[in-house]
Amino acid sequence: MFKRKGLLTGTVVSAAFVLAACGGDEDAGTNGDAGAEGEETYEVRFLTEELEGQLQYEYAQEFADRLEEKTDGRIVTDVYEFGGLGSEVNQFQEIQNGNVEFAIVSPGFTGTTVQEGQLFALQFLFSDDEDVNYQVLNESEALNEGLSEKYEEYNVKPLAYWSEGGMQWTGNSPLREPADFENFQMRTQESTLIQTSYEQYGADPTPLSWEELYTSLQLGNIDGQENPIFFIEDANFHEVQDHMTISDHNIYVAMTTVNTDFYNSLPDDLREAVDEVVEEMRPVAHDMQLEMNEELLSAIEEDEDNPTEIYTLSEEERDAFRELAEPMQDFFRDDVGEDGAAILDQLIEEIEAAEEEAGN
Ligand code: 6CS
Repeated sequence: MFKRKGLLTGTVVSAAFVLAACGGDEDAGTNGDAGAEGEETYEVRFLTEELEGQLQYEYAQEFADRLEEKTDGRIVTDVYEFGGLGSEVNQFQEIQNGNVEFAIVSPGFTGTTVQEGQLFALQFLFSDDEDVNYQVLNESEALNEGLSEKYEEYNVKPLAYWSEGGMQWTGNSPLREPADFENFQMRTQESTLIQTSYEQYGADPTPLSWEELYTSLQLGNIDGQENPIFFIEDANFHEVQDHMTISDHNIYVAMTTVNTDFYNSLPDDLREAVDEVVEEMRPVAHDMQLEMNEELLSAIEEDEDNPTEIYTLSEEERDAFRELAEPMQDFFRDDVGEDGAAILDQLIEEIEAAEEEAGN
C-alpha cells in the first residue's frame, strides 16, 4: 500500500517545495565534502514532476532511502515534489545545469531540446504486453545507448527508462473513434510530435503543464487529456471529466536521470552504489505502477460523488486509431533526422524480438 497524499483540489500547491539550494544556498549542496573519516559525503536533490503519493515521488523516495543505506549515509538525498521550479520544461533545465543532481523526466517535455526523445509519443509503438515493455525498456540498446547519448549531449544521463502504466483518455464527451476528436481541445505535453499526433485524429491540441490542467478542464477551456489511470485519479482529473476511455494507446515512459557532470565526479564506489540502486528499482517501479494503476482504477469506479463513464475500446476500435497513428513514425523519421530514425528502427526491431520471445 502506498502512502497517499491529502486531496489535491484544483491547482497544484506544493507548499513543501522550498528548493533553497537552487540558486544560492551554499550549505545545501555539500557535494564532495570530506566527512569525519576523510570520505566525501554528498547532500543531493532529487526532483520529480509529481506529488507525494504519486509514482515518481514514491520512486524517488525509495531510491533515496536505498542509496543512503547502501552508502552508509555518504549520499543523502532530498526528494522534491513538483511545483516549486516552474513547469516540467523548466525542471529539465535544472537537471541540465546541475542545480539538481537527480530528476525524473518525462520525455514529452524534452521535445524542444532532445528531439529524439519524442519517440515515446508514438502511439501504438510499444507492446500491449506489460512484461514485454518492461524487458524492452530495461534492455533496449536503442534506448539505453542510442537515445541516452542524445540526452548526454545536454549533460543529462538517463539511468533507467520505466513505465508509469498504460495511457488512457479522459474527456467531457465520449472518445471512442477518431471522429470524436474532431475539434476536441486536447491537452498535451510540449512536443510537436504529440501535438501532430492528435491533429491526425482531428483534435485541437494545446500544450500545457499539468499544474494548470485541473482548472482548465474544470473551466472547459480544455476538453480532455491523456495519462495513466493512477495519475487521472490522484490529480482528480476524473472529478472534472465525465468520460474515461481505456485506450492503452501508449505507455507513459519516465526517465530516471542524473546530471552527467555530477555522476562522473563521484568516486567509483559511490557511482557503483547509484548504479546498483538503479537496478534494484526496476522491479520495484514495475510493481508499484501495476499496483497503483489497479488500485486507483477501482477508486475511480467506486467514486459515487464523481461518476465517470469508463469505456474500454475493442481491438477494432483501437485499430481505427492505430491506422492514423502509424504514419507518425515516418513523420518522426523525417522531422527528427537520421539518428532519430536509426534509434526508432532499432527499437522497433527490439520490440518485435521481445514479442516473439514472449510468444505473442
Ligand atoms: O501529464 C503530465 O504532464 C504528468 N503526468 C504524469 C504521469 N507525470 C508527470 C507529468 O508531468
